[in-house]
Amino acid sequence: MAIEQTLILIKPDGAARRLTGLTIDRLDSTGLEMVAAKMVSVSEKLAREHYKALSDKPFFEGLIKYIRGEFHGIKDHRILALVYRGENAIKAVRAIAGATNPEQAAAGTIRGSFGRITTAGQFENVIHASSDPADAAREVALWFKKEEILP
Ligand code: IDP
Ligand code: MG
Repeated sequence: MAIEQTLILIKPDGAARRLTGLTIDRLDSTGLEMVAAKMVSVSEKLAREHYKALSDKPFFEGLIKYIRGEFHGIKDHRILALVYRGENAIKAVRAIAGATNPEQAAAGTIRGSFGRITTAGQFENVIHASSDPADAAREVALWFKKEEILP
C-alpha cells in the first residue's frame, strides 16, 4: 500500500456551521496523521487555480464565491487547510467525506450528514478532499510550502 498525502479544506459552510472539530475528529478516526494545518485567506487567484479543471462548468463562478466565503459572510476569506498522510490517505479521506452531491452522499459520511444543495443550486458539501494522486500532489503544493509540512 502506498503512503499518500491528501489536501483537505474545511469549506466555508463547514466553518460557519461549526463543523471544524467534528471534521477533524472524523479525519483522526481514519488513523491517518495530520502533517500540516493553517488558516488561509483564499485569494481569487488561489480559488481559480485550485478549481481550474472546472472552469468551464456552469457552477464555476458560484463555486469561486462559495470557496471564498462569500455566501457565509467570511469577509477575510479564511479557510482551514490541512494535509493528512498515511496508507491510501486519498481514498480513506474521500470515503469519510462522501459523494460530491450531498444528496447522493451516503448516510454517515460528512457530506451525507451535513451537506446541502441551496435553492440556487450551489452544492454546500462541507469539505474538500483531493480526488487522486495527481490532484493531491498538485493541491498540496498549491496550498502549502514544503517547510510547512512535517517530514
Ligand atoms: P469533489 O469536491 O467531490 O472532488 P468536484 O467534481 O471536484 O467534486 O467538484 C468540486 C466542487 O464543485 C464540489 O465539491 C462542489 O462544491 C462543486 N460542485 C461540483 N459539482 C457541482 C454541481 O453539479 N453543482 C454545483 N456545485 C458543484
Ligand atoms: Mg475534486
